Amino acid sequence: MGGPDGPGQWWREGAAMAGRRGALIVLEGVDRAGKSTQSRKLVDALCAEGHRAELLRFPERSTEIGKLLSSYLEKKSEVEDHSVHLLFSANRWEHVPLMKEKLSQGITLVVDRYAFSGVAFTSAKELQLAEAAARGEFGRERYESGPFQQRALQRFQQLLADPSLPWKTVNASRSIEDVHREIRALSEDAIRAAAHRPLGQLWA
Ligand code: Z5A
Ligand code: MG
Repeated sequence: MGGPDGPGQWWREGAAMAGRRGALIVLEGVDRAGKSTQSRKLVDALCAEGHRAELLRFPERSTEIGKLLSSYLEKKSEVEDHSVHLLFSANRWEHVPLMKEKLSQGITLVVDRYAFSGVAFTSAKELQLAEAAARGEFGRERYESGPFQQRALQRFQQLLADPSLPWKTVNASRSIEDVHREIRALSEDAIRAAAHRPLGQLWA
């Protein structure tokens, strides 16, 4: 086997790729902003371009902790506020060893909500809340009410103001394809930038 320049070509490319870690790409935003739609499209596009990319979402409802969270969000059970915050956090921590392993293997992780949703459930991505409410199934789960989302949005705007957090703000009020194109370009930049940077901490 060999590349256009002979057998050594593949080896050199393989060796160059070997040291690269994957990027951690987190999509946050107000309810119904299109995070899940965009996360799926991004993973598909990155894989089609030859990147190794996988999708994660939080809360990850399949684990024992995730099932408790799902029941709480669906208003089937009550959990004390501090406890439920810790459950959301535990749900992320239980995935950290696997996430680190995948990142170190060069796999880019596209994460549909992460710790920032734990601080405030919504972001300042320029989506008008009234427009979000007009999209499908708004209001079914706990937290999905206009006044609650407004309060969470204010908290998220405080997070966005922190210059140490490498946020990119995307206007989610446009078409799915337009939003996708921008997220894809930003993600390609992030993958390049992360390649040789050691894995750090989200909040040092
Ligand atoms: N939560 C928390 O409290 N603490 C934590 O630590 C974490 C989460 C991690 C459930 O989350 C709740 O958990 C959430 C925060 C809390 N509650 N609130 N708020 P979830 O992620 O499971 O929520 P979800 O049910 O998936 O909804 P979502 O994530 O808010 O929706 P989305 O993913 O942003 O949107 P979507 O499913 O991609 O799209 C919604 C609809 O809009 C759908 O019909 C699309 O086809 C349509 N859509 C998408 N994009 C567009 C555009 N551009 N134009 C027109 N229509 C569009
Ligand atoms: Mg979603």
